[in-house]
Amino acid sequence: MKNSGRFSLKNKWVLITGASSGFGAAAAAAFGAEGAKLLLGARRVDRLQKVAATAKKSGAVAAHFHALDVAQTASVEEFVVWAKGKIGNQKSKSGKLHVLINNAGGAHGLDPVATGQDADWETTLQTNVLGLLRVTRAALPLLPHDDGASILNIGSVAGRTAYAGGSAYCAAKAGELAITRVLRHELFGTGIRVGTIDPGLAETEFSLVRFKGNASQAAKVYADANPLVAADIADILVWVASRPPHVNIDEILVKPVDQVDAGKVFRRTTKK
Ligand code: NDP
Ligand code: 8X3
Repeated sequence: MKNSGRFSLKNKWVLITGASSGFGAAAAAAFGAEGAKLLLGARRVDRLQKVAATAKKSGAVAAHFHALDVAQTASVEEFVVWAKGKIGNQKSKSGKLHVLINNAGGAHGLDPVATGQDADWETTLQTNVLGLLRVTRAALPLLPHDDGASILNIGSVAGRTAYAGGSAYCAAKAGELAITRVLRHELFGTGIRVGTIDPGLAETEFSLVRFKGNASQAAKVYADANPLVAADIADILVWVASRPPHVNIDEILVKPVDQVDAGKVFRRTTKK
């Protein structure tokens, strides 16, 4: 394979799970600005419609969306059949999926193990771990060999450390990291790139979901902090996917400068 320069994302198909908010929505706009063709999935289709419209304004050559629940095998399989239909003739030069972004996920609850809820644990593991496996299994046949394709998984600082109340989420993101490393072995020799981007504190709807819609509790997570924003992660995803095809960025751990560990965030209280 020729070791050429930056891998162009123009006219390349990019599939993003969890594209209805946060990192996924920002990634849609960022890959759109590169002139990519987008396949967007999440459960909230009304949100996806808006994200797709914004991505088109950013420069996306195409921005299609479809309902996806990564916690359901049937939904994932139906979504990938839909995606295959949009991509079109897989034997043609343009009929390939070049970037798969496994982003859908999140945390549910912050209870210690002693009082943890089965439903929270199950949803956390279903989405972040099993969802990633299901989507990857279904989409793998669409990824070309030796043509600069990438699988980019969203992990977390939570997968590399521990904090009270993080049990299922820390386990899930440690699982995501393990699956990323396994895929590197399994796809060895195919030319398909695999990497994980593991963010620290980032202000999205993440805490609103974790605290089941309690906006004031969610706001406290970011109060007086200087968190990452979704566009920071979208920038990194574009950068990773656009490295020359022989370059695999295996793992990125990215935190705000004011965060050294999951539970250690510097708070800049405003002096009045
Ligand atoms: P958001 O809550 O803003 O976005 C989460 C996205 O995941 C939404 O689009 C949501 O869509 C989607 N999603 C959740 N469950 C499912 C499901 N069952 N099927 C399909 N889509 C689903 O949070 P973030 O953008 O922050 O989160 C994105 C990823 O980043 C997650 O994996 C999260 O764990 C990870 N992360 C977040 C950090 C942060 O501090 N914000 C830090 C490190 C990692 P919908 O509800 O419409 O289905
Ligand atoms: C989100 C970061 O620290 O809330 O993955 O777990 S943290």
